[in-house]
Amino acid sequence: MTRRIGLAACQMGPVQSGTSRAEVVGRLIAMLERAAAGGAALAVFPELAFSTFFPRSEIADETLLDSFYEDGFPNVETAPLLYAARRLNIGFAIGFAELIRDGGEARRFNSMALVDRSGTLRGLYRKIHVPGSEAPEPGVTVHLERRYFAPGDLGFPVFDLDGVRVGLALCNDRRWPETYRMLCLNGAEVVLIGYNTPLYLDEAPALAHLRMFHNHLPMQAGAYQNTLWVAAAAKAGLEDGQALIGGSCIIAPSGEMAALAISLQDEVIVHCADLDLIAACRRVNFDFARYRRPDQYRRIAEA
Ligand code: CDV
Repeated sequence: MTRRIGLAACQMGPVQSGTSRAEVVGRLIAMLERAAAGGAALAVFPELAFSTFFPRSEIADETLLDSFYEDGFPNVETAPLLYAARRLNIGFAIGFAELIRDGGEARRFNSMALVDRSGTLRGLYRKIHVPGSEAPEPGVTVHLERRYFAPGDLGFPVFDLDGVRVGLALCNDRRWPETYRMLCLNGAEVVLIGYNTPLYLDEAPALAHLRMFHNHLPMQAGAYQNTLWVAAAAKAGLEDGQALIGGSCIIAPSGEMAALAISLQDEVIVHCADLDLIAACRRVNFDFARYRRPDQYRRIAEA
């Protein structure tokens, strides 16, 4: 019998500064309902889904900064999303700003939580490839993730969800081949990705027309070269004055686009993913056990 899983990518339109968590969670639950009604068993939401993409601003006020983080997940404000998952019998992954208070010390990560169909938190991923800078740089679009987040310290974990092996990644991670290869080597069959990507970067006007191409290219290549299903959800549209690309998608292990968002708003796309396609693609080109040569990859060729 064919192994299948219904995947949903829940793209979000903008979340402007000052929007309450209750309003955002309401939007997320409405999308989870649409995903479940469309047959999905597993959904993905964007990176930093509960707020505006705050690393685009320099925030000096510590109290204001803390307001963007979740002091524990789930908490009182975000728990209704997990209750909805249980009611709808659908799992999900969601990006959030994680604040951990260890005694007097605060640790901050750009994180993603994975919740199963019973509404139980199954694990966390913390973004490894943290882009941007610690302070604004002349001529460069302000992107202060390296000020607000430490690099992830949990590796690339893979979780078993009802017999399907699921890995997580966040935004800039999707541009790095290591992300997919490590998740593949760790046994992932499905990779869920959340992202916030500006449409325009001051430092690279010559590449402006390639933003969507460079969004999809590494995800399609990562899916193909590692025989994975990829579901990726964007935060899209004009958010606090910055245009974010959409292009949320579900990609097959063949590298083909199986579903693609067509708006810059809250939008749910669903695809019934054939997990047996992984083995078919592996047989054709990527039988790792048979053809991969890790013993040779670090050898320096003699002149
Ligand atoms: N949130 C991100 O990780 N954004 C990065 C860039 C724009 C800094 C990205 O790769 O989309």
